[in-house]
Amino acid sequence: MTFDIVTIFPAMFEAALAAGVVGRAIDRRLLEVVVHDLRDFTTDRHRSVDDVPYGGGPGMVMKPEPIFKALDAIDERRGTPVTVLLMSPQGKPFTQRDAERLGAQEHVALLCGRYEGVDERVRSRVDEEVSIGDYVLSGGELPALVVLDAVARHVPGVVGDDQSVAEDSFSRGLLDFPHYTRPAVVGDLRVPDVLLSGNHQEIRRWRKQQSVERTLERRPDLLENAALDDEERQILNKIRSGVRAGGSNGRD
Ligand code: 4FV
Repeated sequence: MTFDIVTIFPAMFEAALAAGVVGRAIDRRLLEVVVHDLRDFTTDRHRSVDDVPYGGGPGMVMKPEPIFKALDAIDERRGTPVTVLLMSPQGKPFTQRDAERLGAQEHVALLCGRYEGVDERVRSRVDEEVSIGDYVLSGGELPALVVLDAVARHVPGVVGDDQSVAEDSFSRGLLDFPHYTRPAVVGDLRVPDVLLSGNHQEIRRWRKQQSVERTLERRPDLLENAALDDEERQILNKIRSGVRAGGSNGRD
């Protein structure tokens, strides 16, 4: 999968693209990420990428032409991206489902805004506008890295064990179950017995119970479109009908 990123701060991407799962995927050529400095597509000697807003008001607005030239160059040099994404608070909330969908595409471009945002005419070259959350950042670079990381995990082979991607939270609309590792006891904090039992049937059921309980407690909104299997549906109905399903949940 190929990513093209347009930004006025290309250096912000170096470390993140050299680390962990994404860094390894780039080394293994599973991912190709090209970061374009928007100033390379300016024509004035001040390499201006922003200007004052028509109609007045505070702050500056990103000029359309450098962005158009950057997108033209990407089209010419690397082929037209399947999807051009603009990161902005006005965008649709980015979800796991978007990550899965974009992860199946060959080529995505990510436009990173700065200042008050981009000139509205830039949206004539944008396929999707996404937001990573209802808060205002100083730039679209961090959102672009969030999207790149979430999407890259769905590129086959990027995450060692595809199973863990499939079981990722939100894949089916449920929050993840609690994770524990050695040692079994830290001070008076113990790992739940069921996880030490070796009884995989019981462990699998306990984890489902935990995911459903946590989701109901912390993100009941997710349950509306969660793809629960019969066992999870049964657990949810039991909880909702006030009767805890089968034995202690290891948190008492
Ligand atoms: C943002 C978000 C975000 C707004 C003005 C960049 C900043 C500046 N992008 N999700 N939340 N962008 O705050 O995606 O141009």
